[in-house]
Amino acid sequence: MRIKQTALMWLVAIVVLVGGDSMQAESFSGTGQVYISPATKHVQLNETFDLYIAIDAQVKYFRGFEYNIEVDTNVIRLITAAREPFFTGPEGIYFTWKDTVYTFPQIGSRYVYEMVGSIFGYGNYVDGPGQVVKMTFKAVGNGVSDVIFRKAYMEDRYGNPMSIQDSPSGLVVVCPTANQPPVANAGRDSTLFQCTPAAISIVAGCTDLDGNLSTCLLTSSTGTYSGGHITFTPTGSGTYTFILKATDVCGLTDYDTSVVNATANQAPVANAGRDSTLSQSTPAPISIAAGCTDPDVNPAGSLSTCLLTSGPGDYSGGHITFTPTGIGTYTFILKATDVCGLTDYDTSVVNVTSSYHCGDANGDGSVDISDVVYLIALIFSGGTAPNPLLAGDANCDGGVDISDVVYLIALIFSGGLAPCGLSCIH
Ligand SMILES: [Ca+2]
Ligand SMILES: [Ca+2]
Ligand SMILES: [Ca+2]
Ligand SMILES: [Ca+2]
Repeated sequence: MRIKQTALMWLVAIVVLVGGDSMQAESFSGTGQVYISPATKHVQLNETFDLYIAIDAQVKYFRGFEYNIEVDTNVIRLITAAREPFFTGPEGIYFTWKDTVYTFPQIGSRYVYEMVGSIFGYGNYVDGPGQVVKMTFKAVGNGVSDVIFRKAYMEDRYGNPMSIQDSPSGLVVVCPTANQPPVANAGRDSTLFQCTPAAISIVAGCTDLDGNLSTCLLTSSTGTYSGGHITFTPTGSGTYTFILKATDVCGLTDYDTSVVNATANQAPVANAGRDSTLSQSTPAPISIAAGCTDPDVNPAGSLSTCLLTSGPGDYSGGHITFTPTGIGTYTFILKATDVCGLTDYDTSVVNVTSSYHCGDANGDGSVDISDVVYLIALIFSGGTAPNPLLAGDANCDGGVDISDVVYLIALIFSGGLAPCGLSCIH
């Protein structure tokens, strides 16, 4: 508390009164605050407690005020208000308070506590910081009440209005005498499968038997909590943990955890079998081990169909089966589709060759005059048949006879057409 009243100050005041403006620089700067102290107060139901209206060190030459304070009267009510010793002067002070209803231009009608005070004597004042008014409240209901300045009019030592920078509100939290902790519920644990990533919603929430829940927040990094639901989108297969935190206005907390085991669909796998090369003397069925699999063992996401989409023959029972129509390259495409619609394709190639050369009647690997001799021996002397017999069918007409001998002689001595060679599988 400081009281400044000296002969010098009186002299200055007189100078101002007679028209001098040299003291304007000493007038209030407008950077000060009047505020509720403490800013936050925790009390119990039915408790009587004090809040102060205070000014900070930036407030200078302060002599009079009118404060209108609004609170939630369901939570706290003013019992009495009194001037603090800080706010005084040599010629005494005036202070009064009442409850009343004012109509404010911006917010309309409000029930407020009006406090009016002044230091008597021209030029008397106090400088901040200090407590100006003590307000004694009673906690009448559980909950939270702001303590708001609806009016913060202040006068300087000459009765001129002071400009102040701000008038911060206070906050009173009234807790039940036997406050119950809140209850967080992060929802039920669950296991789920998804064909494609999609948002999941979990019913969750916070409650408090006292009705004084303050916040309900998701403290885990995954997902968001809003409106009674935890919402998240799985980013793949995995275990997702959600922690919900309930806090009541009195600071009691509760945590709850829920877990979602999510499985994302994986693509099926088609296997059309190994590429191969094989020889045949006559067309015969060929069987290739093939099939489709899916990593998802549950019905959801498992294999739906395994189909041969390209190539001769059929796919059934783990095998592609076909009978070649001649020598050549046979390409097979097997398509796997799962119940989610994901697909996979695999290709295999079977190269079918002949186990003999047409015209190579004696089977020595080349077509030459010895084959002519061999065929003549067969036809005219009952010689041994080629193995297979069609190896002697040089002209590929399906039979082995003298025309093949003629064909070979023409080939060997006259540059005739080559035997049908590797294409003589019929
Ligand atoms: Ca509570
Ligand atoms: Ca799958
Ligand atoms: Ca030969
Ligand atoms: Ca022939």
